[in-house]
Amino acid sequence: MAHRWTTDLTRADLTPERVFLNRRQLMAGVAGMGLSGLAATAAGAAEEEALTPNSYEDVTSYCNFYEFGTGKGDPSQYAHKMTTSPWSVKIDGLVDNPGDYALEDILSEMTIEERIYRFRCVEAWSMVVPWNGFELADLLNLAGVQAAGKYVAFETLHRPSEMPGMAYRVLDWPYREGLRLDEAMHPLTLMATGLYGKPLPNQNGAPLRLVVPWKYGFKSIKSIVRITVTDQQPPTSWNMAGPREYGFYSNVNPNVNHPRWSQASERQLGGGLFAKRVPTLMFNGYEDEVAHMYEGMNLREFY
Ligand SMILES: Nc1nc2c(c(=O)[nH]1)N[C@H]1C(S)=C(S)[C@@H](COP(=O)(O)O)O[C@H]1N2
Ligand SMILES: [Mo]
Repeated sequence: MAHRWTTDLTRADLTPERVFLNRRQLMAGVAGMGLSGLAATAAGAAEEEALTPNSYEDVTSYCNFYEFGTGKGDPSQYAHKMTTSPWSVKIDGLVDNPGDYALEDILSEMTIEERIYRFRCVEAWSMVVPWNGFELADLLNLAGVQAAGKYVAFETLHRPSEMPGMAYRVLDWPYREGLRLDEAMHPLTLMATGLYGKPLPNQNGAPLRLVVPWKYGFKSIKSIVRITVTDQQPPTSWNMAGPREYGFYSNVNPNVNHPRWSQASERQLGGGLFAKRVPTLMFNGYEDEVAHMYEGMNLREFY
């Protein structure tokens, strides 16, 4: 399929050096937040040291996938129980071509590329992950979004027999997420099908998961079975569970704290106990690419 968006982001551009170690953003962040000398030193050190992707081991063993339990090790222990083939995605709502799309039919239409993205969890840790996938926009264009479409809603597989964590009502199942249409169509928004050039492990959301690099990790819904284009802001699992703590937008924003902890800095996972704490960047370092979508919005109100 012809590519809707010709990116000027090459693989070299997507290495963390450019995206995350932008001196202007780091220094503006440090000054703006009035961080201590310690944080300033951390920023300086981070600037000199190129960030490299986390190991395959880190990315696939320290996971959040509550359908398999709330512990970071639960998904890698239990997610093998999930059947991921055959897989289809129901695309419905305000689209010209609604229906059940077999995954192999989707993949035959898509251009799979590698994107190295920084990933920031609301729990204030981060990783750098080399994803493989295609742009969500390409899939939405295949389905044909109608003019009335304003939002995109996503749902995860609902299969308690293969997902032991679903016995606990920690979230309102199925796991649900949503994006505004312009966010969904943004060229950085990826449907990941793999990582490190290998098929996506079940614990990371096989066979198809969302990755929105400027938003907190929980927006990146896993094992997607349904995509619905709507004209209403859709409900999301974390917002339903804790509306004060998790807003619809969930943009990485060092200036708006989670009610129970700061979002001004993060621990870069990897290197065992010696995870580095560095200042968090606005929109997770993707400010140049995405800030325009939120111009004029009060980001404390729309958190
Ligand atoms: N279906 C589903 N998707 C999910 C979650 C979940 O519990 N269930 N957790 C989210 C959270 S909180 C994070 S931080 C990321 C973690 O992705 P990773 O385990 O691949 O790093 O997945 C997100 N997607
Ligand atoms: Mo998260």
